[in-house]
Amino acid sequence: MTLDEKLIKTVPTKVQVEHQKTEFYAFVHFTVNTFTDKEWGDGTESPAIFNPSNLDAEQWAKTFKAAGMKGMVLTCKHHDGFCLWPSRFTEHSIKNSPYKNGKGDIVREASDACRKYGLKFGVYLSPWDRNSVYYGRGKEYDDYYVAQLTELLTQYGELFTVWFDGACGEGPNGKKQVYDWTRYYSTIRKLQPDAAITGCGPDVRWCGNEGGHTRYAEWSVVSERMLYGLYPNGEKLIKEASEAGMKEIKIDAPDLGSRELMKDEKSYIWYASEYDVSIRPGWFWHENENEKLRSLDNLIKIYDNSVGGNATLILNAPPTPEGLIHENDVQRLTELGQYIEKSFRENMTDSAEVTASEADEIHSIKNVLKDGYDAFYMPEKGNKTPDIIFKWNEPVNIGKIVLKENILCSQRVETFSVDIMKNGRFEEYFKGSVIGYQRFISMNGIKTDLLRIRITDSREEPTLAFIGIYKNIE
Ligand code: FUL
Repeated sequence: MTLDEKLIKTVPTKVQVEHQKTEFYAFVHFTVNTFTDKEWGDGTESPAIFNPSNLDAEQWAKTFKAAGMKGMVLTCKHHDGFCLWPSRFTEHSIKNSPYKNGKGDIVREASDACRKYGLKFGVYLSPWDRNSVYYGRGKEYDDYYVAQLTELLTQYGELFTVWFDGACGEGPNGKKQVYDWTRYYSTIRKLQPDAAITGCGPDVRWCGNEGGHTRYAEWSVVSERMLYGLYPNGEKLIKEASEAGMKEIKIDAPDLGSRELMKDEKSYIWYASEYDVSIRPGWFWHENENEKLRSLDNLIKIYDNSVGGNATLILNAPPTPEGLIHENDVQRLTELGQYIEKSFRENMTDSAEVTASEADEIHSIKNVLKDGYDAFYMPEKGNKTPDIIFKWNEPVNIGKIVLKENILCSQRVETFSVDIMKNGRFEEYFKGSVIGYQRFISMNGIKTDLLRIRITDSREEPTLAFIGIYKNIE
């Protein structure tokens, strides 16, 4: 079997596909830190300081909806150990705070608001707990952690993700905990089989930085070695690889999936990337960061290069001590949402005549006009470099192009180009690397009546599930 044949055998699970389709969602960092002006609490904070005066989770949900997001992940417990729900297993929670006289449950408020506004809901439960007396005591802590996880997995309806932070510092007794990931993962699989285990988990890969620095080519098919440390056989894999003289693969390396890199690997996994970014310098709200938000241009760049670069994006917007998303954040997120809405408002492929390199009837090029994996384009056997041409009666003004592979058949496209007709000749306008789940191409309002997409290299025959060519709307 050739390398390409081996690579394209790697496909996503149903959970991974659903997660990728969520594309863009919010991170909400909220805990005692919001009241102490810190990024990390040390676990000694009194629950008495936690008292949001005007909390409105529906305001969060409305804001995220307006931003074009499809979900929200709440820090139900951060490293300080304070729980935003009345956990039965600790006193360090909202039940001992003045908020709603100890009767509040912010996980409930957030999950209800998500359902009301059509957003998916997910949880973050920090394994590092600087408050718990069990932390660092092995199984005793794992029992405590799994008990809390179970509360979150069973009391708040369907979760689309459980977001794991790998941070592992010292607890109150000065000891570190060795997390029993296998047990945490199996608890999730049992209680929420449709939830993707993200970050420090086997379903979705942490991109390797928190600054929105995206890759030139983001591959979802990577070496199984990327799971080092996450699985019981991680140790075994590390040992085998080092005995074979193989170099370590770093999670933040610019290339994680090229053929060059994959050719020496033994086994492959589907492990798509997620970018976690905060709209502010910190993850939690700080008064002195109200004027330090990321610019709209910067957010657009990150959005286009992650959601439109074969990854997902979780963008953090932290509530204030009042319990609201700050007006500056609301405004920036709304502007971003308007940009997204405008970018994909009018697909012009309907009014074009489309032709392509030959394919059998089932895999006709017509299939790319409708989004979805049920029907897709694939050229005839042996053709790894098909052309696709769109022709309009009159020149059209193009903002963005969207390309999607049928990832149920793996990620195949290595490189592609977009050409436009100029003075009777096709000229290359854009040269790109991978496509994967989704690739955006900015065409900056160029006018043409003839556009050609050329797949220039692919792992076996490429597949295309969707092509959208959107009108430039100023
Ligand atoms: C990190 C944490 O230490 C930060 O506080 C934040 O939660 C970020 C998303 O992950 O590991």
